[in-house]
Amino acid sequence: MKRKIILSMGLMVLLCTMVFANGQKEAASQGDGLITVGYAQVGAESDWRTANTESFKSTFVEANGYKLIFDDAQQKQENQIKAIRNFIQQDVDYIVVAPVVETGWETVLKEAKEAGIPVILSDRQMDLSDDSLYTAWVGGNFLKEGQDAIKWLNDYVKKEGRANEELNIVLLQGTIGSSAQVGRTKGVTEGLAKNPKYKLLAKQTGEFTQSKGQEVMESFLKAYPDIDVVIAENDNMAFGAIDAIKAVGKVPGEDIIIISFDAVKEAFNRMVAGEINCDVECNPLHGPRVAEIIQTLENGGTVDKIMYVKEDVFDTSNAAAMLPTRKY
Ligand code: GZL
Repeated sequence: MKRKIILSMGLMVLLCTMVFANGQKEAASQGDGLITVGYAQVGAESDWRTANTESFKSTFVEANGYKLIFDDAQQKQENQIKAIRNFIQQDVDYIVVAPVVETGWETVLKEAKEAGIPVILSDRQMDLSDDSLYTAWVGGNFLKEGQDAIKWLNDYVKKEGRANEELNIVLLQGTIGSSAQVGRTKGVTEGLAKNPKYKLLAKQTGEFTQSKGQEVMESFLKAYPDIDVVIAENDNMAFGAIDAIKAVGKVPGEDIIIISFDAVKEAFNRMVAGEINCDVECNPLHGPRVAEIIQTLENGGTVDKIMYVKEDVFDTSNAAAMLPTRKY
């Protein structure tokens, strides 16, 4: 008898819990008229990332009709996947992801699709067999960025009268498998291979961070005494490389040409100081662009699957004039 009473009480508790949880879910999904956006951010590894995060946090505010749930994955894919599942549990209206790497997303995106939650990709891309798993992507054209870097180098060596000189080059790569690294490395290495005077001595990831970039550059300088060019796949690794170059008594921008990517404000300061020779822009201000996509969808419109942002190439010839106009 006692077991039966306990059993029916247990059932009662279970029933109440289910009703409460369901009520909670509905409350979360209805909210107070705000569009709830879950943003699974890569991390806080670079100045670019900080500007990208700030762009989302300043766009998706209550005054604009949004509630933002922000997650910093500390550059770990498993944390991003956990965040996406958490957003699904909270029944957000939209999920935005800046995927740390291109692969390993199919399962969790299928869960978002089953939950009827649109996924928008910002910044980096995902390699998916079914592109219905995401609604739209907005970001930089990483392959073109890499190609533009080598186009600048080709023009530079001609201008400097060094076109017949063999140049020893090292490449500091971003996070291996991220679309920024994949595209930039492809554009750079294919461009270098077209000129027999360019010798790519080594390439290694500096994880898009300043400390790792400095560490890898220190090892390059020990292994290769005559480096002529460093190509860093983001500014923070370029800053680290500059510190390593100075530590061995060489002059960055003069003894060793430095080409970088992102073109954040501090990189403009370094170009004005002559420490970085060229910087290929990768605009991080995706918050307003993603908001535009959401508003179009909310109004029943359709959006382009792929949206590249406008990007320029800067160098020591135009950095000082452009610095006051820079927004990040
Ligand atoms: C590029 C972005 C890269 C930046 C780095 O869109 O994914 O990640 O180039 C950042 O600075 O860490």
